[in-house]
Formats: sequence, structure tokens, C-alpha cells
Amino acid sequence: MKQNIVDKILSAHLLSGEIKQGSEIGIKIDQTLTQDATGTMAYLALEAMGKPRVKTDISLAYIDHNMLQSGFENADDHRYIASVAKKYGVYYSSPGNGICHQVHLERFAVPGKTLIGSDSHTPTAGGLGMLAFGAGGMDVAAAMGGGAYYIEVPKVILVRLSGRLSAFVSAKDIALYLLKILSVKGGVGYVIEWGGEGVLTLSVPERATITNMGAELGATSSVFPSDERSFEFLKAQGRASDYTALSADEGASYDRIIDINLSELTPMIALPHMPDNVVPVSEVAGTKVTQVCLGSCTNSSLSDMLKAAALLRGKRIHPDVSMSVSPGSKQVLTMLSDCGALSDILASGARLLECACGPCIGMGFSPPSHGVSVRTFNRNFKGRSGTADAMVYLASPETAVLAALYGEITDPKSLSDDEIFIPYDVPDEYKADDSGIIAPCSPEDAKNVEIIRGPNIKPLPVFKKLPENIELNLALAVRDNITTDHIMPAGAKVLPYRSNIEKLSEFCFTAIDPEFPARASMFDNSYILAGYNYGQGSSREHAALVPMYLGVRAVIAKSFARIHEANLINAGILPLILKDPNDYDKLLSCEKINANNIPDAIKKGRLSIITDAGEIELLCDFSDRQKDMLLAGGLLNYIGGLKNE
Ligand code: MIC
Ligand code: SF4
Repeated sequence: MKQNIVDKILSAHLLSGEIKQGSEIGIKIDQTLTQDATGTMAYLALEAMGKPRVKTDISLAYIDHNMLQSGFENADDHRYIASVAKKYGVYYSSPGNGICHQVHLERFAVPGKTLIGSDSHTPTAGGLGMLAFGAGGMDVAAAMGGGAYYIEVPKVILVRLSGRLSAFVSAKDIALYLLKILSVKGGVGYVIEWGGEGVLTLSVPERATITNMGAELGATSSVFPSDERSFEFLKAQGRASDYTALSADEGASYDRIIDINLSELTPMIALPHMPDNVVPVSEVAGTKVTQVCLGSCTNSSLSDMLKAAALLRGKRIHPDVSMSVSPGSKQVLTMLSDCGALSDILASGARLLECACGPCIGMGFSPPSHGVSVRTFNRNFKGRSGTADAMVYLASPETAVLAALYGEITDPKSLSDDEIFIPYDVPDEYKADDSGIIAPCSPEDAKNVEIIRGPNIKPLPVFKKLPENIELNLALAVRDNITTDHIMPAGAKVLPYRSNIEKLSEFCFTAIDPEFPARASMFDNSYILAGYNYGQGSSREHAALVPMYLGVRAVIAKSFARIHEANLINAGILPLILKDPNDYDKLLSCEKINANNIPDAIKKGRLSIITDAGEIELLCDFSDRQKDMLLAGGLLNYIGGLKNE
């Protein structure tokens, strides 16, 4: 049978189930990654699972999110992760080394292999032909211990590229254009496979910008072929031996094909407050800008930074604009400095931030009140920047730099011919220095490694089994496209508590309703009512664990985002789908609902709830594994149960 790239990688890694669309399969995971904001929970789960050493080809713990260290909390998290990593066989990427996805692409991604990471942008590695998935920390812990990773067999969209990008149009514009076509829920249930002769015109870092933003489509993953451009990149990283060619068979089938002619694309920009709110830059040209940010796992590669440096060379940014630059890795920063491009950036008046997520997750550099910020990032959800009323736009490095220079959004295509920029050449060889990656100790020495826990690192919350019959109070009703940033905000004030569920619970849903934590705690058991695509965005399992801690036992929605649905099940919370979406309005008017014979309903995949507005049918169509997990009260209880069998 003719196979596409997704079929090839899935069938080579299949551990259980059948590759039949919609059914659940378990696949072998070759590599894992964690970052610090989700890592502490993942390693607490790994400890609880009782496996002495990780069983993957390689597992890495990156420190890149919680970098402010404005108190002891984040520093304690780093120290805890470093000690667990050492003991359990995980490589530790020290703070300053770079953003997980950028460093992983440079130093560890391998075509044809599988990767899961406790961060939704893990599919970035698909730029190098890996099949990579974002997952909750507990799932990553299970994979580190040698367990399978379970996914629903995805449908596959082929995006077929032809032509070549014209000057000032870049990979980010391709990603934004696809978001315009498909929307933030258009990728749910799909892997996006990239193909067509246009693919060869894109370098690996450009491909990685595109696979990175597949997360914003809600896609399960995104993947490019592995070809001569992949070899070129791996060779330049001193990793030629990691290369294998990978492409779809001629005539392989797809569920949907989207054709994009790169030559016809124009610069695009996402308007506040959703990544799919995309228009051509020309439509908003002239909008005054107060802030510009260059960086994030989407656009912080050496080639992006060199492009920006060339545009900034010999110029000053506009006096009304404050601009930040965060290179994606120490490799990028060192090479920028060595070739002199960093001096161009600094001379322009831009502020250099460290190699980390930084402003992307609201860790500093928040815009002023009502500020307009143009960012090369991937998410512009309301309030994520740390300023509730800021207007955040997402654009390519080219568009962002021009906004900084001119003080207003400027269509790169409108530049006149005499505005010449001499590009920097991307070098043939990258400077590989892995000294910031600390190897774990040997299995023999592991016994002597002490795990260091600071006072802010609290044990995991208690996971409770669902009772037979339950009365649930409506704790909150929300509409479509609720993000995990709404549920469990990030940012400088909240991130220090990622290892402390109790403290974190004070912030749950407060962006939508400041009274939520107090109200939910009043009820013994409660539920959340939601529209379509509930839980889109980040993979943070805190968005499930914290509501669970506050007594939320079910979420009733019109549909769910993939990673969040898995996180709810892992936490023992029932994700229920309204059979008739119109029943949403009926439920709005009911304070309480009653659900009876829950274990039976889980087994059957249907639950009828009794409400003041009559009986309402809900779907809970889970795999057998998920049913068992829900009946056990979440993943840890389930795995604990398996161990005792
Ligand atoms: C994000 O971009 O939202 C994050 C911060 O990287 C998250 C992970 C987290 O919440 O720690 C993600 O994308 O999964
Ligand atoms: Fe970090 Fe932002 Fe990328 Fe998330 S999206 S991993 S916060 S840079």
C-alpha cells in the first residue's frame, strides 16, 4: 500500500491498536522533552510511577520558560528538575541554553523518529521530519518510563506547495495564511503533512516555523519530508549521521489536499486576539505601534535573526517603539555575536533579552496600557502578554522589524527599490557547543543522587474516583475557543506557582471571572459548561489539575481540543460532549445537574443527565484505556492499579 509520511512513521512505531482512522493506537516514543513550566509536574508524576530510569533513546529537560527568578520559586524548580534529571537518566539543558524547540531542532531532532513533549509546540521538530506531539506532563512521564503514547489515528491533510516565496514574504506568512484558511480548530483530528516541489525552496528553520504554528490550528502534529535540505541542516550542525531520507510514496492518499502557490503569497498578520484572525499586512498598514518583539520558538532561528539584523543595520528604531530581541538559543546568540550582526541589532536601539520564551509567555516585557505590540510569536490570546488591554499582532520578522523602524505597521511589499538591505549569509556550519547540556549520572550512581525539593514544590494533588451518582453545580459557563491561558493563566505573577497546585488555584479562570476560585470551592462537586474547541492552546495539564483540585468533576462542551481532552481524562475529569449542541442554552439556565450510574455510562459511551430543563444526552465515547482510566480516577491511579495487578 502506498504510504504518506505519517503512515510510515506511525506504522514503524505501532505498539498497540490498528491504524484505522478514529481508533486509538499506542506508539513507541523515541525521544521526550519537557520544559520547566510543565516539567515539575511531569517529574513528580515520573517519581510517582516508580520507574528507576527513563527508557527512551534520549529524554531532555529544558529550562526556558520560568526564567525571571524574582523569588526562590523558579530557581527551586530548576534545581529540582536538575536533580531528578540526573537521577532518572534525563539530559538537562541549563537556563540560558535556549528555547526547548529551537535547541531540540538544532541538536537532537532526528528524521523518522517520534518525540513527545510537555509543550504544545513540540511538533516544531516536524520541520526535520520527526513525528512530534505536544502532550500533558503525565503522558510524557509515562513515555519516559517506556510506556506507549496513545493517540487517535489522525486524518492527514497534505499541504502541497508550489512556486517560491518572493522577497519579504516568509515562512511565517505561510503559517498565518493556513490559519486564515483553516482557523484555530481546523486542524483538530489532523496531522498536516507538507509536500510538493515548493518544499525544497524552504530551509529547515523555515519549515520549523511552519510546523510550530500547526499547534495554533489544533493539529495533532505537522511534518515535512526529510530531503537534501534536511541533510544540509544536519550536516551544518555536525549531525550528518542522523540523516535519513523520508518522503511520501508516489500516489499516497490524503483526506484533504490544500494547494498553496508560494509565489502568490503576500505578507500576513494576525490581529488581536486570535492567531487565526489573519489579514494581509496591507489592510492594517499605518496602525501605530508601541512595542515590537522578535523571538519565541516560532521565529528565533539564526536565519530569522540575521534577516532582522540586516534590516536594522545602520538604522535606529522609531522613538515611540520599544523593541525586544530574544535569540532562540545560545548557538544563535553566539553566532550573531561572532558575525557582527548582534552589533547591528544593538546599535538600532533594540533591547536584547536572554535566550528564552520571555515575553511570549508574559515573563516580562509586557506592553503599556492599550499598547499595540507586533510580535513574531505564535499566540496573541487576550492578556497573555501580561497587559490585559494590550493589542497583540502576530507577524513575520520582516513585518515586525519594519513596524519597529517606522513606528507603524508597514507592508514590506510597499518598500521602495532604493531601500536596499544587504542580507547576511547563513553560514554553512553552525557552532555546536553542547556544554550547557548536562548528562545524567550512570545508573549505578543514581542511587546516591538526592532529589532537592524547595518549599514551593508541593506533592501532586489527590486524584479521586468518580462516584456512582453525582450532583454537579454549574461552576462556570464559557463560550467557544476557550484557551488554557483563560483556564490557567501564565505570566510572571502566576508561573512561579506551577509546582504548587493549591496556590495556583487562586488564579484559575480569573481572567474570565475573578470569583471562580471562591465559587468552585463552595461546591462539593461542580462542572464547567463550554462551547466548541474547549482547552485550545497550551499543553499545560495545570488547566485540568487545578479545576480538579477545586472540585470540577466534568466539563460539558460542544467539542474539545486534543491535548486538553487527554489532560482532563488523565486528571480523572469527565470530558462530555453535548449530543445536541443546542442543549448548551438549556444548561445555561440550570444551576445543578444530576448524573447517575456513571461507571455504566462511561462503559456505554453515553450519559443522560437530569436537569430542570429535562433529560440531556451527552457523549463520552472513549477508548477502553481511557474508560479504565476515568473509572480509576485518572492516569496515576490507573498506572498504580496496573502495577498492582
Ligand atoms: C505556551 O506557549 O502556552 C506554553 C507556555 O509554552 C505552553 C506550556 C505551558 O503552559 O507551560 C504550551 O504551549 O504548551
Ligand atoms: Fe515558549 Fe512561547 Fe514557544 Fe510556548 S510558544 S514554548 S512560551 S516561546
